[in-house]
Amino acid sequence: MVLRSFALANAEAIFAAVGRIVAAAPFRQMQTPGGFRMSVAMSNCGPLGWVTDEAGYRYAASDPESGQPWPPLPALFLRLAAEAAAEADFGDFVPDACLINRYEPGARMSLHQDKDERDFSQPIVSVSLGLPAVFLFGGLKRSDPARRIPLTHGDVVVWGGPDRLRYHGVLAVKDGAHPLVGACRLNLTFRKAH
Ligand code: MD3
Ligand code: FE
Repeated sequence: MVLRSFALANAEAIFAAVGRIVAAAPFRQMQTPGGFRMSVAMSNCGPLGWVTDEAGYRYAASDPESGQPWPPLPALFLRLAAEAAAEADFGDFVPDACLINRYEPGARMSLHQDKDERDFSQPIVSVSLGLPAVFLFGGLKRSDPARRIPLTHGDVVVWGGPDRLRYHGVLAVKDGAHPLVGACRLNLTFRKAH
């Protein structure tokens, strides 16, 4: 379910909170298990954070760069994630992980499934800020055709139920300048990982 502009009224507060989080856990371009450096830079907040390295994809309770726990999930994030999930009839969504993706122009995310979480009955809530992007919403096989969904600043999407394991990705972000966020796109995904 796409909730257009659902986070718009809180965009400045979300952006300020991301600034505090990445002061403690800076954005970094992680390596895939296959040895490629991702074009998207990532950080996390919450009890668990998504990480990838030569050992594989997983959720970890501390930042491998610092050895410290990830910064806490701000109350605003928990509230927003629960309110968005409720709009899509996923009651009582309490995420334990928030992955923060930063796309500079040219950065993209190829088609993948999110399956490192333990309970696929839990939805994922995503919040987009900054530059627009085209989201690819595919099927349950990588080769299935994908719909193109434009996502802009303040849009929130809830992914769950029969769509939870769909392949998805993001086309390369085009150059631009956003008045609040600058020359990048930020995407926050709220997840129940464990
Ligand atoms: C669709 N992030 O971090 S939103 C990711 O915009 C990721 O940065 C994208 O894909 C981004 O893994 C897309 C999140 C999303 C998450 C799970 C999904 C979209 C989904 C599951 C099924 C279909
Ligand atoms: Fe994903």
